[in-house]
Amino acid sequence: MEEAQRSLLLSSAARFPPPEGARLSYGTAGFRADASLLRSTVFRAGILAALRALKTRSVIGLMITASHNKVSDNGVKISDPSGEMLSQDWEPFADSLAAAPTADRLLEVVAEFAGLQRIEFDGGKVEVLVGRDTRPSGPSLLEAAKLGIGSIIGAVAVDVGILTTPQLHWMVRASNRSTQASEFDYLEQLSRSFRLVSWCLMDLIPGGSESNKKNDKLVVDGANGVGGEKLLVLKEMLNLKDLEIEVWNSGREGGVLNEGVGADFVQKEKVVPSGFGLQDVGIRCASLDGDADRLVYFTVPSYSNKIELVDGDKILSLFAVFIKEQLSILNKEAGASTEDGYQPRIGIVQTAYANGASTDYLKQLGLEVVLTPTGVKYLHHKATQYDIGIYFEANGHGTILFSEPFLHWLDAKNSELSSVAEGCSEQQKAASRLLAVSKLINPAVGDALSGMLLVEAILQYEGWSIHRWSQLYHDLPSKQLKVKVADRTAVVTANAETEVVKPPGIQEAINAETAKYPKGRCFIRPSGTEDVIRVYAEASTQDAADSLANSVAQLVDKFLGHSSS
Ligand code: G16
Repeated sequence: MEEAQRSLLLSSAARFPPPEGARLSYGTAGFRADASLLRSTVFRAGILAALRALKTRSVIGLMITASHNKVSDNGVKISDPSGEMLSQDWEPFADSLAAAPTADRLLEVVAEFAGLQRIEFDGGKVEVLVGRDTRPSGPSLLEAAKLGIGSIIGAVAVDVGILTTPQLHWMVRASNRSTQASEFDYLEQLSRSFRLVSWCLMDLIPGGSESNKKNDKLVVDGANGVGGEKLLVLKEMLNLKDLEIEVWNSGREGGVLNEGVGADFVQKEKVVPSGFGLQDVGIRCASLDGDADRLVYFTVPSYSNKIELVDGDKILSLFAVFIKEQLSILNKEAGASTEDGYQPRIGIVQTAYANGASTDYLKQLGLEVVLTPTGVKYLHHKATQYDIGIYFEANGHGTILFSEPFLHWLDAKNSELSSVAEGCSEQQKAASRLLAVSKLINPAVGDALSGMLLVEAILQYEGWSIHRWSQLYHDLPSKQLKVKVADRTAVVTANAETEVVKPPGIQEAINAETAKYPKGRCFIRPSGTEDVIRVYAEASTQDAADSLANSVAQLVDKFLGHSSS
């Protein structure tokens, strides 16, 4: 490392000492904490992003958001060149960088890591796209990120403004593929693909344009965050005639981000979000989270404030049913896949939070289901191992990944079928539908806006109401709790977080408690975005699930000690 680079790093790092007493780590989705603690960490994440850009010689993304967390929190995460999460082998470096107590130590950490990774500080120009959500702490953290990026010679911070997290991931991916990569291009791509999907799903089915299209309404809870605002812009561009979209809690009305609103609240509390009420009874409703990377659906009943939740597991099931249907049409006639030997492998990726009824349902459909630990970074990675990988967390974060070889095959099949058939064969329609879906869905990360458009198109195609969709299977009653403990890192889990290996004895105690409940299932894990232990319980009745969750929460307290804060 040249002297100019060393002294630039030293002088800028001296302005951002780490917060005393706080040890932050690159958790489930980057660094998260109370925003007042984050300036140093975000500055260092800027350095990290710039080094990643130098290493890959590609555009990298840096997003300032704490997504579903409360408004006073914030966070920062890095997007890799493909738009996926930061490569996991860089996470320990991120932790060391964040923890370096002095500017001198920070310089040593950078120099050691750069040596190991053979990163060349040759002044070559690289870009980091920097986005943020609507949190009030965003502008000051943005400045810290820019200074971090600017302290690596050659790295340039490009401020792309207030965005949803999936928009930033999409823009990074598009930039590295040398395609149009602005926010407008993202919105254009979504509206163009939605029109294509609607055309392929509606106009190509017999009588579809007449029988399935009807005036329909969707009411969306924007969590008082960035997603509601972007949806209002997208709605203008879509200019839909057959679907009316209304957005509540767009943030324009002045509500507080994620407070009594948003996908996390709706999914965990299962109650009507603020702003919704009797006027929404019987209407299909959806909820986004604070940075619009999660999506859940629900209906408002007339008799109570308890919603009927249609969560990420059901979105996954809807997508899986549709894709399976299209593949079987494609394979039925003329032996499309057997003739040329291509049998696409579908993988369903869930976490331990997936409702047991959903996993049973998907397996009964004959699908391969695998579990990973919580965190999109794990699910996404697993899903890339299939021709069609569909992943969703119950909390509504997920997408569909199509492999390049499968898409090439599908494209070729589509052209071949269109050249031989008179009119449009059933097979060709199925191929076109799958191709259209691959264009609409965000391949970089779970995206509430593109996911929502796909749900809407498939519901119309199937001719299903939200109630029909919800009836695919019946969720087992479940309950989630958070427990504050002295040190959440004392809990170590294995087997996709279904078992606790540390502290000793607690798993046996959880097993003994769970065995008391018919259809009981329970696990605990340390959150990677909040300073809590999460408890998930499932059982045959709601009372039993509540009681199991409460007893296990007490066990957590007993084994781990209560937090003093
Ligand atoms: C993030 C991750 C999700 C994860 C969630 C909760 O979501 O992207 O994969 O499910 O945190 O994680 P934990 O239970 O470890 O706190 P978001 O929407 O907050 O970015």
